[in-house]
Amino acid sequence: MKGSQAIIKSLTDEGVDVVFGYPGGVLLPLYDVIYDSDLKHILVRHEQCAAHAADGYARASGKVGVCIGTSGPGATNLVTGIATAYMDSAPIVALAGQVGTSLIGNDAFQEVDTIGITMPISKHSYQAMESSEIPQMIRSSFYIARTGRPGPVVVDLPKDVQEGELDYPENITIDLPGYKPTKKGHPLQVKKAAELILKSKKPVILAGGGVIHSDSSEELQHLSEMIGAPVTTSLMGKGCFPEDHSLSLGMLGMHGRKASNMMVDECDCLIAVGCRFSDRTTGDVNKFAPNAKIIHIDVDPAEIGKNVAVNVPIVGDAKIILSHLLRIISQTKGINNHDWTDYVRTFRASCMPRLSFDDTPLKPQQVIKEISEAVTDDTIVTTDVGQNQMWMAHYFTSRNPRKFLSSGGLGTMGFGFPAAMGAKVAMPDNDVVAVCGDGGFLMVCQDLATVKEYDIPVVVCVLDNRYLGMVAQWQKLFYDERISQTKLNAMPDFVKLAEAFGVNAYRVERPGEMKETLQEALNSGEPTLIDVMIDPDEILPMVPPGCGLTEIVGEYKVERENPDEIPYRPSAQETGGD
Ligand SMILES: Cc1ncc(C[n+]2csc(CCOP(=O)(O)OP(=O)(O)O)c2C)c(N)n1
Repeated sequence: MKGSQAIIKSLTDEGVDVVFGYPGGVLLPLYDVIYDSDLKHILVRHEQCAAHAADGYARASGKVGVCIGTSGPGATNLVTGIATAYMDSAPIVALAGQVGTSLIGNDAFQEVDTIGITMPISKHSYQAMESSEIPQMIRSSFYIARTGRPGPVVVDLPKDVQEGELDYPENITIDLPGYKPTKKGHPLQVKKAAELILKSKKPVILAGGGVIHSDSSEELQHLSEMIGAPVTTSLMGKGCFPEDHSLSLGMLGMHGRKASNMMVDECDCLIAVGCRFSDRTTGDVNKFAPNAKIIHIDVDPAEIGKNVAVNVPIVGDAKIILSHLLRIISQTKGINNHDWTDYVRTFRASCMPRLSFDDTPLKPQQVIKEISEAVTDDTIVTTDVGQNQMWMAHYFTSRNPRKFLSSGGLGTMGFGFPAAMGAKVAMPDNDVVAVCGDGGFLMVCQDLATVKEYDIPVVVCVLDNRYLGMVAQWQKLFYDERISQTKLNAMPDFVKLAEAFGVNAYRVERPGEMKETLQEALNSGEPTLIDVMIDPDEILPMVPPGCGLTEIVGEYKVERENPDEIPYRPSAQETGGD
């Protein structure tokens, strides 16, 4: 068969049934095979959206997402999406067209060094120089993308390699010397960690995206309840522990919940699971968790000691290591940390953020409260980047893994909408809502055509403040309110814009309208845009860059005076369960 046919067969053999792509000259052989293959191809309107959609597909489903772009500008347009997936450990395979092998290095038309460009932002990049390499290369790409610490893999496919003939092998075995991800944690390290935990009087768990990738939410919750450790998460970990659980503290860090920041400062043992101690999570590392011994569980050995010095590192799969820890701890007489958990709950109740506001223009807190009321536990929510993202991270209650998707590491404006598109394609039975800023949505709005054409019923909520809000916030707080180039003066009417693409659209301006409108949009089963006019002056409390986690700027308003009114689910510990 031809190389192009081998690409499609390899994808199909990996269980791929949908790809997000955009064709070009060097991809003609591949697209000619796509013409009558069973593989569903979604023609995006910009390659960046293909990569983000593949990423959203992967994050929502746990499967590998696939995107395709042509050589040169197609490949460079994929780059932002590849880097986004790399920073957040999302498993995607990016197939890039390349000029013919005889032209490589000649500055041929639409030639770029895709391997050189993507090497530092991908888990691995392959270039096929012979058609016969394709089956093995694509099989290995999927294996690398989804195993160990997941991440993007790039496969560069010159035109003549797609055209050449090969004999497709009967059996393909994976043989990657030098790539053997560790699964089981070292038993002595696990024992040391258990001893530290058993000695601790004030433990806190910090859960990151690794908990979601390793599917270890259940084990994490079990550990938290067993040892009375409240759980805070990084942005990437949001949803891995139910945020309405009585031991949940919410997100940690620059825009984190006060209770999280203060309890990490106070704890005597921090159990960090699948998190990389990003600067947005830790603040000034010299002031981070100053009273704690730190246990760090991570599948990637390169993360150990990278940002924060730890006492007990354990390299391996979080699910396996947490199960091991649980086994050891359950064989002891256990721990009674009731004083600590009571203290934490009382503290948390004293600084719950206020969500209800009657104001017009709308306060983002009120909008997010109404979004929370309109969605269910199965709804997948994506965010863009900026204030919209941090408002959602701070105020939205997430209860399940793979339901809150956001660009954490790269902070890519333009991620939210195409990621939602990919998530909906992966999980058609789940409602999918994208919460974006007006600046970020405008960067990718052309893909309204894609959701319309393929009938992908996502709901995009544009939090419209006519500012590049997050940058303006920093200018207000740290640059004497000198609003330099962050006011968006000429913006489209988003309702008309959506309608021009044939997409239903609404405008929301007053309290109470958001919930009803979002429910209506979700019930319609059609792609919809909701333009939400919000107060441009609202500022989220934050830890200024370079400060410790307790040095919070901005006001936390108390939602309820009486902690008993807080609608938290009692933990199993409180109800006597396990
Ligand atoms: C591609 C890209 N360019 C620039 C930035 C820097 N940046 C971070 S937040 C932000 C403002 C985002 O504005 P908007 O999308 O309107 O969202 P808001 O903050 O108002 O919610 C900018 C420019 C970025 N993160 N990504």
